[in-house]
Amino acid sequence: MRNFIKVSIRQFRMAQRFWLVSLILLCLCTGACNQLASRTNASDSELPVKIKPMLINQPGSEHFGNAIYRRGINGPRIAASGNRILEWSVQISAPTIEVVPPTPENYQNGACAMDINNDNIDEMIVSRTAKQPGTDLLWFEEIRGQTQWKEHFIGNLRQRDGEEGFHDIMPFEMKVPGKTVRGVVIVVNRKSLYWYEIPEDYYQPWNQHLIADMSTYGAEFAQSGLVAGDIAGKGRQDIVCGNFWAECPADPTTDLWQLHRYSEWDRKIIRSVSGVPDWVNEERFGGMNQLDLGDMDGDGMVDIIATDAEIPDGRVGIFCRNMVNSSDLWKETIIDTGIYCPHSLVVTDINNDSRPDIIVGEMTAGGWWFPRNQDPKLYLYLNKGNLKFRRYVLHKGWGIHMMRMALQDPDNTILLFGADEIQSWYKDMATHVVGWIISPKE
Ligand SMILES: [Ca+2]
Ligand SMILES: [Ca+2]
Ligand SMILES: [Ca+2]
Repeated sequence: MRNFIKVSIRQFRMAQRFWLVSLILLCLCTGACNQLASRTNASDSELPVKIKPMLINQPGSEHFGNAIYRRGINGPRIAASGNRILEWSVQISAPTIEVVPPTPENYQNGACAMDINNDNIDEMIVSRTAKQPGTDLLWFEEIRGQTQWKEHFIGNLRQRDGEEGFHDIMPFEMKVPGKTVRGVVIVVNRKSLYWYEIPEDYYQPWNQHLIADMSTYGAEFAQSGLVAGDIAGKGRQDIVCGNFWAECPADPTTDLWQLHRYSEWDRKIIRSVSGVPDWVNEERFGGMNQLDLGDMDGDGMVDIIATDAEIPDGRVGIFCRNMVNSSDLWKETIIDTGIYCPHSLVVTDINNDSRPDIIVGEMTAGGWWFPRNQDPKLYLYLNKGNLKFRRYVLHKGWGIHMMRMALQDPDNTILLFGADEIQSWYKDMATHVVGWIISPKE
């Protein structure tokens, strides 16, 4: 009996030690991960905002690179380009209107909306594989009383190296002494940045300006993602692309831009994925980002928010500028990891507490043969201050690519929208165009 008690006490002490060691390990692990957002799979009633999902349309197996929101002649519209351009009104089960018929040449990833001729109707700017070598930049004009849009030529660019085509396109506007210059910025071959200036006669080809060839500044690997904002604090439209930012000169029609590196994500070797071709595992994906801007730590300086757009083990990170030595890399804070191809990123103050929040969307299938995502999610990272975030799952089941945000009249609710990207090798997938209307809780 005494021996039995001794054994029992020994077992009890061993169990005690085991739990003590486990507890210490758990604390250490929690400490190491304390920058990651705290997580919750909240039910609708627990979400900090109201969200109304909208399945706008399911166009079938067509590939769409990018959906844009535009003020059309008959109201707000969402348009997307594949080998033709389709358009929908912003509603559940919207009918499809073919505004540009199919061409043998495909439209590429980048597209944006912009009011080129100042009539409060937005035109669509998009790139397309050219009949001649290179890629064409085009704009399409909606004509009153006609279903089909009119095509106009902006310019043609031939790629020297890197991935073909234009990955991102966005509007650009800046005041210079005596005038306002307007146009679009484009990312070419995921290596170069150009901007095209709208001439007085916007029906003529636009004026081409090189911003920077990033490969001459150490961009050995692909760079993508594009956002504009006043990074340098000089009241100008600086440009962020991949792991670099370009400082806008006083007159971007004549002066040179300065390029700066802020991140080294592009130099990191990504964990290899089984079941994909060797060339996919050899590719460097870290410079292919989605990007947005916001003062995330509340110090009055603009910070850069980035996601790993193209890989199944994607990061969400915040980069804050080093003010002691402004030429150094920016201070990096990773707030989440393990997100599947987060090719969608929007930064906005979703709950009206004056702190910008982060919304990230996953894809259903990455464009590089990665295993598919059975349960794509839309995440909210609610800003709790001091670079701490709480993660919520806003919605499940709809993968998206290049999500964008628009403000809806008359109550200024947020509309998030996007199309899933379907590559030609995914034969059994159907594209969907979706939206979410988000408003603060009363
Ligand atoms: Ca217009
Ligand atoms: Ca800041
Ligand atoms: Ca907020």
